[in-house]
Amino acid sequence: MSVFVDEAQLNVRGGDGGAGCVSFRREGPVAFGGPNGGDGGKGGDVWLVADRNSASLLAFRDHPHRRAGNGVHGKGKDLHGRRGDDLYIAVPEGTVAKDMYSGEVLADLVNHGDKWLASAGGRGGRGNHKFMSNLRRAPTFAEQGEEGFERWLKLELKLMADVALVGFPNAGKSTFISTVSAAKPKIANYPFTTLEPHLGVVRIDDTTEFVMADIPGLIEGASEGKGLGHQFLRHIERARVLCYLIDLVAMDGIEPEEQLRILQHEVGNYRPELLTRPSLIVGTKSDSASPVDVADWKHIKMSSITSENVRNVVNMLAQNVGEARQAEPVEEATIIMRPEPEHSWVEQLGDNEYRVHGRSAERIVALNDVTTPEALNYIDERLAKLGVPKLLTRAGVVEGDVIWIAQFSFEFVPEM
Ligand SMILES: Nc1nc2c(ncn2[C@@H]2O[C@H](COP(=O)(O)OP(=O)(O)OP(=O)(O)O)[C@@H](O)[C@H]2O)c(=O)[nH]1
Ligand SMILES: [Mg+2]
Repeated sequence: MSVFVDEAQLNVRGGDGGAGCVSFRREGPVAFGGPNGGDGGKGGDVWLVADRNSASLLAFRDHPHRRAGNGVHGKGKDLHGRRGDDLYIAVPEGTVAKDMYSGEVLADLVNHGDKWLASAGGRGGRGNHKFMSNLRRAPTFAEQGEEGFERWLKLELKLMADVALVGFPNAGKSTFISTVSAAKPKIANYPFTTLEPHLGVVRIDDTTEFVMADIPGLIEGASEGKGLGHQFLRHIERARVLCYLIDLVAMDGIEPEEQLRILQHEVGNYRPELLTRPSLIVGTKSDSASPVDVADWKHIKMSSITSENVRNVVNMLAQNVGEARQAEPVEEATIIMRPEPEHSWVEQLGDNEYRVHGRSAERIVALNDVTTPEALNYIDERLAKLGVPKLLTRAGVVEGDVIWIAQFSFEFVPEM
């Protein structure tokens, strides 16, 4: 079976953390009481969640940028900022998320409910009261919120048909799929126009869609290999719902009920269990069928030309697909976590220029005010605790070299 792969690019960004606040209590005549700046709220996270009601990656074509909410800044009087809202993005079961640049597989969302933290929100900055120590009674600095993590993903999905259109050649299968989806198979008034399957995504609304397969026409004896035979019956095999399209104005004069009998016989002959699969029987070309032809027709009839009942048929199919999805056993959902590396490393940028990478180091320099000596002292202490000076010395950094951390640069002064 040919494999239909759906692909999309997606840019995800966690919310920014709110900034911590610098504030002091006012206690009567005392201008500066203790520090009471609140912390900023954490930025919201972006999650991808496998959802069986989603069937394609179509939604990302129009909206490739997705962002979680920002954390709110801290305030005085120890008021902490609110957390940013998390964002949950529904993707079809079986979606594989890769890093767009390296191609590395980051997550494989197999079962309904599986979720993956695609992009973490930034931490909230700590307010100035968090920097109080026995030596620092009145810290005049706080942390900036950390920026949310941002990345480009490539999503891939092997498309599986929810509905297979089963019908005689020329019954109007390709015409139907081309009116309800973006699929554009060739349409012509002769049998065997369609020689290979086409898939189309039928969107009901923002949360519900299903995949329809237009497959080549079946004829009597197909289950024994006649016509295009087994090859095509195989495409029906994995569909959740079968939609029999019966030509009400058949060119070669096979009565509608007879067409249905032959089709079901071929399907059952190929795999008996396919006859118990949910199915819908639809008469086609109602616009040009004579009243005599349809006198005994007890199933729904539609016309892809005038649109009569097309919407109804689509809704009935969506309902059948929804029920079939519900009836499937639910595997236990898993949460896939892949924390970003925290450790620091040094990259040489030029002759006398280096950059320190790593979330921990970057977080340390994300202070409100790197111009106060107090804040700079604090940064020095923390970087030393992380072992950054040692890393720099080992990398060959000498006095006077320029060191970048995040958006700040420093001149390197070796420890005494
Ligand atoms: N009047 C009328 N003609 C239709 C309708 N639907 C399809 N047709 C015509 O029927 C002919 C066959 O349509 P297709 O959609 O190519 O049929 P198919 O089932 O895909 O045929 P194969 O690919 O050969 O199996 C074309 O001439 C269509 O224009 C309809 O609702 N009303
Ligand atoms: Mg066709």
